[in-house]
Amino acid sequence: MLRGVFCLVVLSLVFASGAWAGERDWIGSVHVGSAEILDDVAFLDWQLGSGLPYNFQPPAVGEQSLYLFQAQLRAFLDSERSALPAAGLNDAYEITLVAQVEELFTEVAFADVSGDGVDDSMLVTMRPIGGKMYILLDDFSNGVPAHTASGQGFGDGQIIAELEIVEGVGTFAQRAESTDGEGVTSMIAKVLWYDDSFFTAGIGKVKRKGKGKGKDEIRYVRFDSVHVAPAAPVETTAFFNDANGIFPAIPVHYPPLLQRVKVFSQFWTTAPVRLGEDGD
Ligand SMILES: [Ca+2]
Ligand SMILES: [Ca+2]
Repeated sequence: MLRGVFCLVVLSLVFASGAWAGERDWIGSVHVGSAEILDDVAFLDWQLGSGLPYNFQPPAVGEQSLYLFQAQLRAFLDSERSALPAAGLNDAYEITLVAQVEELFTEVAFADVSGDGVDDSMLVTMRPIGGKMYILLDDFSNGVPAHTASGQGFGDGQIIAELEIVEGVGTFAQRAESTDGEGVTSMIAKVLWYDDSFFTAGIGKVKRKGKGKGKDEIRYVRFDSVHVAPAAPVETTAFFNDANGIFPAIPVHYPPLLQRVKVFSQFWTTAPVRLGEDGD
């Protein structure tokens, strides 16, 4: 029965995030090492990752929470969302994503999903309002392979993109007297820096449209994610558990709150039109 409410929530989010549609997508090439070049990359498809509302309190409107996330890349996708063949990915090298997202609770509502007159679910709506994300390339020369159970190897390697979260909308429907639930989030991050020897325009569609060189720069990244608790099969005991990682390590004290998170990301060459405005 929760699914009905969840579908409504998803629909409202799709509608809300539709305000961000029509931005100019970045479609370009990625370079891994000196020899490999992959063209027409439009989306990044991340493996099922671990997520955690870290300093979680019973959500109240106006309160903030910190959300932790780590995952490794599953595939580079073209504009048709087909996986591109990437020799050596998750073998000779890996791409990882680590994030600390600041979220503001904007709505907390209770719902009688089962229809028996007793509220049985809590619907929480939140806005990502800040925080940092990093995309890292690790050829294992100074990092280790990502390992979900221990949380090691996600925050090491070489930074290829540094992002600041600026806008978004998310919701989570949690069953009463349970930590089970599911939700979705759409989020925009501003690119503070990226490695232009890894991501290059000029071979993909951006160049073929004949636009100016500066307009081929990656300026924003959109992330769309689905969150489900419990977290199996991506339970972890720590986030950013790296010897020389980008974030300090954070042990997990709240296993029931862990979530499994599926993320897709897309690069933009322009700012979102409605940046800073309400997404709903
Ligand atoms: Ca009920
Ligand atoms: Ca690594």
